[in-house]
Amino acid sequence: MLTIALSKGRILKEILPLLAKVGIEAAEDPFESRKLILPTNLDDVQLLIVRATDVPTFVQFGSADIGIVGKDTLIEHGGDGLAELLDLGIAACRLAVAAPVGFEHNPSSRLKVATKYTRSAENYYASLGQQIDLVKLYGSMEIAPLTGLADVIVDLVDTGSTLKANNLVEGEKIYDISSRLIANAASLRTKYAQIAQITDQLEPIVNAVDAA
Ligand code: PRT
Ligand code: MG
Repeated sequence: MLTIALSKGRILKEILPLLAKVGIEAAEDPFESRKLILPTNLDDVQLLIVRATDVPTFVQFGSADIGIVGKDTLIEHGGDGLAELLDLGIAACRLAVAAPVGFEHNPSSRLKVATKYTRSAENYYASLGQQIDLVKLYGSMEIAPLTGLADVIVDLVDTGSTLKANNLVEGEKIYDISSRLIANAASLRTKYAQIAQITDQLEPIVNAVDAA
């Protein structure tokens, strides 16, 4: 049995058509079903529906053999026990700094940064030699600068409309983000043929989309 960890939300929406192209289809609509372990049309493939941030954990410990996860989540989790197999190019966005309109930072003072992406933010500001105070949040980060909790935020940006609606402007880009196919390191050895088949089938499809 090959177990694939997926999250609901935007990644699921974009990965289902890709999986269908390589012949894997959920036996029930994952958006509708309350089942968290979903059989597929293939007897030897099943889907695990987990929180986006939990995908690397399920794969790392072998509860799932492979998984689909945003690069942002993967960076925060760290790569222990995981192999990154393929950039799927889906659920693309960027991790960026955002600040209130007109904000100017006095470079000699510490910068207050609110984010869910603490590891990425720490590494980024360390690379600039900028001292920061980090405030860890789990959502609605846009509110932090508006309420004095932080000077700036580090968050995912796609169209920019969320920032705009909250009077924030996008600043420096930290990384481009897209979803990755990851594998448990042990599964990659024991189920190599099955995992390689999926990866090899997905690769040209993903690259064709990139080129379009
Ligand atoms: O909520 P939960 O813990 O289950 O997980 P999640 O919120 O991480 O799940 P989900 O489905 O919202 O996001 C999963 C993955 O999608 C992320 O890890 C990213 O890799 C990817 N992705 C791509 C995004 C976005 N685009 C995105 N725009 N994730 C979140 N956003 C949010 C962003 O945080 C901000 O609030 O959308 C808002 C900005 O969008 P724009 O278009 O207004 O700029
Ligand atoms: Mg969410």
